[in-house]
Amino acid sequence: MARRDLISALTAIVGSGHVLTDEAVTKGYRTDWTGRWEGRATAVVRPASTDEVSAVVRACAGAGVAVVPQGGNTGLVGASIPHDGEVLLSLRRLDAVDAVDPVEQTLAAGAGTTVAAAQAAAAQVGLMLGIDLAARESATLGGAVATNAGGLRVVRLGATRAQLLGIEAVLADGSVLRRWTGLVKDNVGYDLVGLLTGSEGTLGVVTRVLMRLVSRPAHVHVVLVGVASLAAATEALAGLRRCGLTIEAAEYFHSDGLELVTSRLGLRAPFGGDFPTYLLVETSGLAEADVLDALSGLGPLLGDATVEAGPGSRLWAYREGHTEAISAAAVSRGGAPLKVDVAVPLRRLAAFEAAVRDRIGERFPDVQVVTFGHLAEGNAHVNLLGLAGASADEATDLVLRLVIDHGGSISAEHGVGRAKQPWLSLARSPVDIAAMRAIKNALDPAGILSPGVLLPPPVSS
Ligand code: 2HG
Ligand code: ZN
Repeated sequence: MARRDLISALTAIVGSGHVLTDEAVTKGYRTDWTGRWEGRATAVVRPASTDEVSAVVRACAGAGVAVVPQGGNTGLVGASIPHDGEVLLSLRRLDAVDAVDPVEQTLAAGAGTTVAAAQAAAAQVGLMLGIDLAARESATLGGAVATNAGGLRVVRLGATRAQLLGIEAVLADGSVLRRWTGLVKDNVGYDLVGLLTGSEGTLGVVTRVLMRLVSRPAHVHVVLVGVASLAAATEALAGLRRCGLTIEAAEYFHSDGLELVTSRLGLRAPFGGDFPTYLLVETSGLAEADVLDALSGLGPLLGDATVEAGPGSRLWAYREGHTEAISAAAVSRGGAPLKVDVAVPLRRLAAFEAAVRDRIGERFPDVQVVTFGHLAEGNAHVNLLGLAGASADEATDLVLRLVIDHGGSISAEHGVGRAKQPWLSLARSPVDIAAMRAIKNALDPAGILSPGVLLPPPVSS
């Protein structure tokens, strides 16, 4: 089918207002949030229902044109950006919250529902969505599922896969897979919901989701602690856990990141003095006096501390402002930051970060290394500012090899996407990769869905 015929077929499915081909109009969809990834698309198509998604996928498969699904376009590994002529399938119009059930504790919604909208709908019945991300206003449930997003609540509730009870997804041949029992106990055969979660658009297009909801914690406090080092932050977190504090979130950042955030957002520094490292903990279940007791139990580990009754956003702003402040600082130095999301065992996190700073400093002396992340999971967001685009692969390779040396994972929560696809074999064995390839071939034999994401594109004969 010629490109013109495909465009006509797509227009017949979704209406002319929802097939975008003008380069200027599609740029925002074809470029990722950081500006690092930009590709060419045959068209951006904006279906409004599962049936329309199915018809779009069928039409593209018939024309031999690949499809890249996209939610809120907040991903950081280039997984939802077209590469060279795919149809970009935006799920944003599937944004209805269909049902919130306070008895079953579930929320049924379209894939394009933002995380913030789902959180608000859950709050209306006194419950909470188990997913929270700094990008909550734009990130969608479908995107969170497709990437098995982590975020701020993993320490107590687990990542997105643990929050998902049902899924509806369009497969590569246009058929609609629906696993929607809503049952926590459902052991009938292969876990297709779990398999599609984190498949990054390579096995199906998520169109609807059934999320588990959880009770809202009571007596929430947000605590910010200034400490002497990342190792001290790790010890302080262990100390607070030993005191029996329920940890809802445990995050860290350093003075260099804090400085970028305070100047970008015009915030005052949290303490009179500066500290090398900051630990932000959200706790629940205890009165403020007990939280203060636990903090004083940290003894000399504690440089300074401040407590905010939660849910509160004042102290969180120092942590959540990092991505935006880092991007702005990187752009003022000439380009998007290189982002490397990784995890290492908590005991080795400080040594890992020190090694990254040393090695990057030796090889790229002008590059600024800013790290922060989710402390409880040993999840570091390594950001390199001022790195020439041509050095991105070398720097990525250096960081990812250090991750492996420290017993870690090359992708903690952002996925593999295009950014880390060339390094897959560092983290997965040949048998693993062959099994993943077999699954991909079984569900998408023509390679229509997100080619080049996660797995290398098949070598054409
Ligand atoms: C976060 O934790 C996100 O805020 C973004 O995962 C991480 O900007 C980053 O590097
Ligand atoms: Zn993160």
